[in-house]
Amino acid sequence: MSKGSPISPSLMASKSAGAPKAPERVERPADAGVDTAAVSPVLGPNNVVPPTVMTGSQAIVRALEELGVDDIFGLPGGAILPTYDPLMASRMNHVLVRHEQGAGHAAQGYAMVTGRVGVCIATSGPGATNLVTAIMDAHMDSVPIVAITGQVSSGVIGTDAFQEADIVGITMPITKHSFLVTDPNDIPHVMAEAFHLASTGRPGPVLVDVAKDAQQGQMTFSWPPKIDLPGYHPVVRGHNKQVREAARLIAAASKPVLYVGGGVVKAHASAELLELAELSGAPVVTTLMARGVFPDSHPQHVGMPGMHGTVSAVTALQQSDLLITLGARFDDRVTGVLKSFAPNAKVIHADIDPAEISKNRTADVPIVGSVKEIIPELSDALRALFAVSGTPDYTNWWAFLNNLKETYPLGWTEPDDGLSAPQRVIERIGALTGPEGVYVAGVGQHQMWASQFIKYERPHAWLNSGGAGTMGYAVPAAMGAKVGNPDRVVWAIDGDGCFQMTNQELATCAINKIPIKVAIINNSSLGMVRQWQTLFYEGRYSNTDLNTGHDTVRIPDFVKLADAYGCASFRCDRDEDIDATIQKALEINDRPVVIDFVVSPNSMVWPMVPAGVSNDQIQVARNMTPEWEEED
Ligand SMILES: Cc1ncc(C[n+]2csc(CCOP(=O)(O)OP(=O)(O)O)c2C)c(N)n1
Ligand SMILES: [Mg+2]
Repeated sequence: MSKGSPISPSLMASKSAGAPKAPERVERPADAGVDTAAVSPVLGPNNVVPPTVMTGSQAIVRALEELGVDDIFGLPGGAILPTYDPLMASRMNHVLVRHEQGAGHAAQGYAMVTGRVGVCIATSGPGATNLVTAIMDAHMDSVPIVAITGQVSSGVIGTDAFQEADIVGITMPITKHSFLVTDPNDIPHVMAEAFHLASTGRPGPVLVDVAKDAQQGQMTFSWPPKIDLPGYHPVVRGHNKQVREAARLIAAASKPVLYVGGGVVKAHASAELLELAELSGAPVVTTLMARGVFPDSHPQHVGMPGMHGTVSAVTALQQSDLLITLGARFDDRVTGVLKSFAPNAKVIHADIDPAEISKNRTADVPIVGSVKEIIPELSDALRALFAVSGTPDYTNWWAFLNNLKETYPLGWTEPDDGLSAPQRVIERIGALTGPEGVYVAGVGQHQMWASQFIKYERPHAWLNSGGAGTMGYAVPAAMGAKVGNPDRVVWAIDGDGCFQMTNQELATCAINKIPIKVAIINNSSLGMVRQWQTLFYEGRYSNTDLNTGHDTVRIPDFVKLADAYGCASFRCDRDEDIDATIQKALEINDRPVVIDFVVSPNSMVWPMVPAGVSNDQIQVARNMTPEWEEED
């Protein structure tokens, strides 16, 4: 993907179209549109600040304020200390995390629910490198964050000075751009450029590394600055001819599928998608990153595709004659073995990042641009075609798919060890909380079950680490989501393994009154790895037993741990207590809640396409592949 290669600022140019509208403190509606007509590419209210002498540190804080930032997640140290001083007097809310990785994921969670740029801040060396995992995660999932790091003074850069790390070099392949600032006068325009890059085009992380002497030195601040990014011109509108060609293919197809990815969430285009889907009558699949952007309850939704997707969604793609790909990237977890993926399908591929087009699968009709613009353009073109030639008849296609939906619904087998099924716990959390909640998963079996058994009806309700698969994402990302959306119930659905990677942010949540709810799906093991050991290593469980569950030493005891962190904490180890425990958690809003759900280690995620085989080999249970019937 293009974001993987560093974009030199000298190759970039400023643009005004596509700039998100000025951030406001108020919560935005779930799918508020992006104002592409904004007059200035500089985010924020664009107040005019006449030339004012101040320090570089004051300029960083002032620039963040002018950019409309309200919340920052971070942790100070020597090289960023000058900036923490003026931060004390700022109206902005700084949340002191316990580990910088937590700051990075919190910024991601914040960005994912609000659509705004998330901000994290750290000191040089280990402080900065602790941000790296979250920056990589944001890069893989196209999340707009700006990471600000302190750097050693410019005179000693390159001398292995105390706490010096070349964070610009380290992050260059995992950001849209990484800036090094050594002259305080560069701060206003670099900050504005960083926010512009993070939030426009394909969103992603941007790093701003500021040498300590640039923070301490005097400069003249004025606002708004001029954004100067020659060569940076994200295309927003789809090419007319390509759009018309795409519409022609749709009208001629007999087995089309709308293959919808996270780009539609990022572009706030769920309303446009609904219109196109209902106009075309085509089935819709939503990838792991797109869950909720099209309502699960809609009759045209056939499920999530991929390694743990539904039989109906996986088969819809496999047997389709036309993939209408919107903001999705033919990830290997979706395609399985690429050469056998959707072998008879033509491909329309709409994406804001030209590097995605034909990267994995050749597109017959490529359309570069924002799906926010392209989808309505496609609807208009289709409407015009249908007016002439009538609407296509997908009766046979729907009969085939509806039969699959009915024959192979998602479900689970009850564990035979007397412990609760993890799927039931997760299903009940979703059912009792409802679609207005926000659900943030860790990585592993619980993540897949959370994507399968919670019903998503709106975008920005489901957050997870899709591309990177970062264990430890859930608690800090949920914290950031709750800061961004204080009025929503925010659940972290976490694994006992993942939780042990970042649970220290419970201290941050308790002290800062960020009342997230954490459901630990405690199967006492690195469950997803254990599942692969069951299936592919003859049940040889090498180093996957965590000893946190039923009949173990229970180290740590999650209830005691959460109590020590000032959280309400419960253990639930019987089916009959699941609902009551969730209800208790839903009633507590003055502090974080942690529930240790003790579940069976033997439950597995199904369906599954084993790695390295065609999607046609999807299994609904161990060694059970559906009987394929071609529609007549
Ligand atoms: C940081 C990191 N290390 C290792 C892995 C590999 N990995 C993927 S899932 C998983 C197990 C997760 O265990 P747990 O959090 O208990 O979730 P479960 O699968 O049991 O639901 C591991 C080790 C990873 N994804 N991320
Ligand atoms: Mg586990």
